[in-house]
Amino acid sequence: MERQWWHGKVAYQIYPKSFNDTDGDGIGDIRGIIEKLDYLKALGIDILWISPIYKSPFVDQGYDIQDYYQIDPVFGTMEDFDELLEEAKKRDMYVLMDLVINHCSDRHEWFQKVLKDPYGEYGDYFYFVKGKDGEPPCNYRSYFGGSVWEPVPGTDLFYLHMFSREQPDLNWENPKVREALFRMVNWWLDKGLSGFRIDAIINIKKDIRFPSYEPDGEDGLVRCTKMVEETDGIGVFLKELSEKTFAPHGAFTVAEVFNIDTEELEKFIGKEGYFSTMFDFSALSVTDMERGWHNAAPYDFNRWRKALFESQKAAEGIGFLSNIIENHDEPRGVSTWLPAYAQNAEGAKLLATVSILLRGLPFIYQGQEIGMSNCPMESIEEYDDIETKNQYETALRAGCTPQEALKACAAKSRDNARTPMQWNKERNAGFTAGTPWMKVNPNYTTVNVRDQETDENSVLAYYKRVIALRKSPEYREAFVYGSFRPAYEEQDRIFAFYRKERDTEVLVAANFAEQEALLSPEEGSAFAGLLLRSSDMVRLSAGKLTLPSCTAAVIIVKEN
Ligand code: ISL
Repeated sequence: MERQWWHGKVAYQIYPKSFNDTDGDGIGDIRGIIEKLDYLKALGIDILWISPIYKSPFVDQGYDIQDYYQIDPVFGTMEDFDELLEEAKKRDMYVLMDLVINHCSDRHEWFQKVLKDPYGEYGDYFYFVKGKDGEPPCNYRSYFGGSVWEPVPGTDLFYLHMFSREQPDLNWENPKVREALFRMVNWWLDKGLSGFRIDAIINIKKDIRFPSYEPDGEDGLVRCTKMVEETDGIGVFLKELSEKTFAPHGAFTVAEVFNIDTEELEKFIGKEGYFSTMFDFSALSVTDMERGWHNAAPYDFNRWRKALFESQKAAEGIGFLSNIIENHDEPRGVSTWLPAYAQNAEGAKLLATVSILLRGLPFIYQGQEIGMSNCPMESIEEYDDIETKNQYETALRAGCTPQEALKACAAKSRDNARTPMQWNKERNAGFTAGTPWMKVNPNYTTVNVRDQETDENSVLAYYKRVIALRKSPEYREAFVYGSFRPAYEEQDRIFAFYRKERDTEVLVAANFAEQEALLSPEEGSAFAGLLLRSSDMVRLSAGKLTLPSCTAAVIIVKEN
């Protein structure tokens, strides 16, 4: 595989609204990010993905962009942003913006213009389609619930929105739209940006006949992803996007892509792929909930492990996936991927071990490195997220009691990951001197950066050790380029795998079970030493590895 500068790096997602507030308005800002660059550097981070900071009405937390060329004043100014780029560069760090080009905000000037004159110059910047006898053109359900079609006042037209009605989809069939978007992408790259995380990109190709499908719910609608899956031809758009923007700049890109077949991986992240890498979302299939959050499948370790192992194998020899435990669209990993007895600091270390050492590019989501967990909320009013509110209503409509609906949100809400970063145990967890825009998780007095920085047994200290091991001159090759092979799959709740490059082989093993595990080497090989352990209760003796409940280790493996 041709080597790229980013292969051995570690990335970190910043959700700027909740990261660090320096001006006391209760909302994080760009200066707050600059202030924490040294903290991130010390953790071992190289690449920063910053969730949207463009001018926005924040109906969907900035994923509704009003002006692609402006920084929203709540986050600061373009000068602040340029300073961030400079400060990052001084530290050999790379900055990625979030690229949201499937849709924009209904406040974007293009949409404002088309509303005034649906058949005018901007008429085909969006999907404006005639209804059928006053009814929407077809029966797709938007990601956030309800029809994807919204009537255009004073006309017989409807416009398409895969997400909220305030996020109209841009018409990629129109070359003028594509050229305008490409110009914008190049403008940012020319500024010195290293690349982008690319939002919801799999949705840009539509079947413009907009056929209805068999409904899959009582609302008579069908999930809009059905159309996405049934529609070919996205490759033409993605290739053009890459050739006219990313490729000439040598930009790094990580795409948010759901639901592609393994056969297509090569086209997406292979040698000539549309993107550098894409997130491995396979684990999310384990918690799938087609009919809503109230229907979520219970935690199942074996399905989770199997999903991750399968994507590891699928990507080998093709490219690198990006590994995540959580992001701003998911509840916290500690509260999702761990059994009840492991939802604590020791459990967080298990997730750190596997996620950082699997093959692929690790992305850490802010707060993950200190083991932040889901935030208890007293009522639906405490939530801000548009999807959470919709899901609450869906649960009620499906017959849940308000308590049950709230319970579903407590487990699944995206706001679990959007509570302010917990820097210390002072007021508002040190996030802001003002009133935080979103509730601070009450556990900040025990889960916070400052305490963990001085505790060598903390989750944070452990993350630093795992990252340092991944990057160590001796084992870097094995962790970055080494092969992946599952181990001890027959053992209950053991997540273990080998990484091997030439003569260097290591075993990564994490015990998610409530019982101690004793692991013996495979025939023909021996455990030759401990490289890392999450607890001093882990022992390597008489050639065998003892892993007490909720502990992990990395072992050197030698042939006999
Ligand atoms: O969040 C989801 C499930 O909890 C997904 O359906 C999500 O909406 C989808 O992955 C697309 O996400 C991205 O685009 C959305 C935005 O709300 C998300 O925050 C973003 O990550 C619309 O821009």
